[in-house]
Amino acid sequence: MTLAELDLTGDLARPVRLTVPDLLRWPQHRVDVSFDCATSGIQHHRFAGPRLYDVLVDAGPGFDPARRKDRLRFLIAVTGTDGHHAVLSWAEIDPDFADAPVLLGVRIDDTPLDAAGPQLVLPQDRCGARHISGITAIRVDGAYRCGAPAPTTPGHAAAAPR
Ligand SMILES: Nc1nc2c(c(=O)[nH]1)N[C@H]1C(S)=C(S)[C@@H](COP(=O)(O)O)O[C@H]1N2
Ligand SMILES: [Mo]
Repeated sequence: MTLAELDLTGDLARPVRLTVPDLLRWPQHRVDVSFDCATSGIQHHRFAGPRLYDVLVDAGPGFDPARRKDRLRFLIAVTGTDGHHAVLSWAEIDPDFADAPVLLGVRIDDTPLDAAGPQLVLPQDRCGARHISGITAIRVDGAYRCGAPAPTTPGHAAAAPR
């Protein structure tokens, strides 16, 4: 069996490639979730896996951990094997803010996800669409531009304020 691989990249001191067996090194949590799918209706699943927060903190996100406000600009972009893509905000999973118990599921209904890759588990979501399966990449990003004026480059005019 080939193990699926997940890349943690972005503003991280220790970017890393992880398999499902690697994800067993963190404390494991179990949760029963129900979510509604716009096409197939209500689904119930039992997931197990580490907290996304624990795994990302160990990769060393590039903020000052002592400054709560510094964390608020970070987002977490999650991509599945088929290109399905969604973002979370750092504050969504941070214990000082919304503290959502988001897991990286390594088992669904007692089926291991070693070959398929981990699945995002968001017990707080009513809709199933962010339960991204076959996660191949998670990018932590605190450096995207959000309305700040563009730095002036010689020979280029600064962007007009909007
Ligand atoms: N990789 C990936 N994950 C995905 C999706 C997808 O299209 N690709 N669909 C989402 C949607 S819309 C739902 S409702 C849940 C459950 O979908 P399923 O019944 O197809 O498993 O998975 C989510 N995870
Ligand atoms: Mo869905």
